[in-house]
Amino acid sequence: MLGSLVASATALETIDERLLRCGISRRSFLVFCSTLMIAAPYGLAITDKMTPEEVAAKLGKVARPPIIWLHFQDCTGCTESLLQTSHPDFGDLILNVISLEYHETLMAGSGLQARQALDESVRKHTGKFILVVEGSIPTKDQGIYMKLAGRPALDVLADIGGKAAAIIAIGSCASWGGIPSADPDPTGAVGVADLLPNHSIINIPGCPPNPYTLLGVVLQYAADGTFPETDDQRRPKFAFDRDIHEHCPRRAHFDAGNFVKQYGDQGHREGWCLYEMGCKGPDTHAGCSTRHFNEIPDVWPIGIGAPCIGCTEKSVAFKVPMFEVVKLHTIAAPPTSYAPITTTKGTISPLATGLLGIGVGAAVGAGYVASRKFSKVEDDESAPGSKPDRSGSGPGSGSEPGAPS
Ligand code: FSX
Ligand code: SF4
Ligand code: F3S
Repeated sequence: MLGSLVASATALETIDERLLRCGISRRSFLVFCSTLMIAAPYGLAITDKMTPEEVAAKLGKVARPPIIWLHFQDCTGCTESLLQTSHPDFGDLILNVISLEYHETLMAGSGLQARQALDESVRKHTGKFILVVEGSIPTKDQGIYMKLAGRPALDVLADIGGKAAAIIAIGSCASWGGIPSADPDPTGAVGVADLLPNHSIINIPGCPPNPYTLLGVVLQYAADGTFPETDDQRRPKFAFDRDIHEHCPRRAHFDAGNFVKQYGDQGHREGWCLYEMGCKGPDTHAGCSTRHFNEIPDVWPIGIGAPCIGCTEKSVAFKVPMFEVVKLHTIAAPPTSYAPITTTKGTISPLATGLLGIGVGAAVGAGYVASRKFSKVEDDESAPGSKPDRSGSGPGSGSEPGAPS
């Protein structure tokens, strides 16, 4: 079913049309696109090797994707983390960029009114909408442990999932069961792909997940009718291809053997490595160490002094005890991957200092040449008639606020 949303673009309002209708300035939209590029700097087809103007031009032509969001067994933390984003602003996102048709936490209606809204959205957008699922699905005892309007969640997912163009499982619960599936798993909780294995499904695990990953996935799907490349657990590679340990700000302490032994000890107060406190960073693929939550520096587990529990890994979080130390099988031994931060003092031979001098001289020379080239470009650009035309022909070039071409 991939591509059906793009094919139906003519029937839906484009992002540019929406911005124009609501009087949103082109500048605001460019800021939004720049934020998206910072959140997903590589690996996402819509931002790869493009300028913010080009991203805006491409996204402006995209039909606002209709989204139906269902909650099953969850804590609503996935929605909460999305609500707390301010860059981009969540209001902008749901009012102007996507078309959020149904979301139980955010909608005003309830009871029969909500049920009718859901039925109407599914009917209107059958085969075109993206279904976002938050929370796991109980399967034990014919799924009686969770019902929506009298129907087991199992049936609701089979019915509405079957009418969606694609499904995004948001959070670890929807991806593979998460907290509700932890031993003794009283409800037989599973993820979406366990029940609909042949559907077009992408998993965005995390407890909660990073909201920027969802945004990137939705916009690429809306623009190209494709999901970003995924790994063997259906996770988008652009957000899950590296482990926490690779980019952890405490990594130098790991390499130097400085470990926290107890919460509140001297090492903990000084920000040492949490490996011996059970940190699962070496076994956990996620971008938290570089993309913190809620646009606040250091707001992520290790940033606030808690070990990573491996919440994006099916076989780690809620499966491996919290204080158990993981085996270091995913990384090279410290001396071959990173230079140690402490070393024994030695003497430097006159030959070595001579070579060092040549190296520094070459680096300074290269820097000088580069700066000259940069000035030259600036000079050239300032010459009358020589400035490259970056206005483009797409909607991103509109001089009026929000004007599509
Ligand atoms: Fe699960 Fe979402 Fe964890 Fe909570 O609702 S992924 S329990 S943070 O947030 O589903
Ligand atoms: Fe960071 Fe954990 Fe790795 Fe230590 S073990 S460097 S705290 S990810
Ligand atoms: Fe989860 Fe570890 Fe990041 S617990 S939020 S993957 S630091």
